[in-house]
Amino acid sequence: MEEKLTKLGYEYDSLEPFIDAKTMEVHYSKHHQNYFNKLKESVKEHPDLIKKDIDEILSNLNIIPEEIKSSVINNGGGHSNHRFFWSILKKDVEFNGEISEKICDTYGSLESFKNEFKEKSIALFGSGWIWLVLNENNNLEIIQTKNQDSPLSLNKRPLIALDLWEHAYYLKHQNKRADYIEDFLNIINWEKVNEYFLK
Ligand code: MN3
Repeated sequence: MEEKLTKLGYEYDSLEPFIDAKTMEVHYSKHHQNYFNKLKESVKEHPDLIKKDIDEILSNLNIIPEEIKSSVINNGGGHSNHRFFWSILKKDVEFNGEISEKICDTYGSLESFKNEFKEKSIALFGSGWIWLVLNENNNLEIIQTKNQDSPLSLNKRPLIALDLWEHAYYLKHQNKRADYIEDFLNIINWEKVNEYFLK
């Protein structure tokens, strides 16, 4: 597990105007930091867990002692999900590579993929995430997880993540979740998604 929260890797304003700098700052330095701090607090008496990356732990929930299980699922999920989310955001990246072929094979076109992703995002009730994942059969699926649950715990490998907690968009988009989803679909780092796909 990291000693300290990993740097964001780009400036808070890098995703303007799709995601505003203030949202990025609060989301990373307050929300994500808080999940990370609470995760570290939960595992501090468990050196065997501290040695592992959070993704490895979330991939096998059975290794988490009962007394800290819900905290690790919530806060470790919060850490892992956000770390992943930041990594797939970038402006002006062309839809390309093997992942573009796989998406077109599966959904017909990028537009149809985006439409299905949008529909499932709008349909999510309450707080959670929408994911494009590779499932056990190496097929693409768009799934939702509630709260900070990780697709890794369902044995699915994340390729794209969208944070649909209100804190991810409320400052800029207020109640207009559909606009946020639309903005998000403009800033997918397809190079990174392709990397995850080929891993
Ligand atoms: Mn969030």
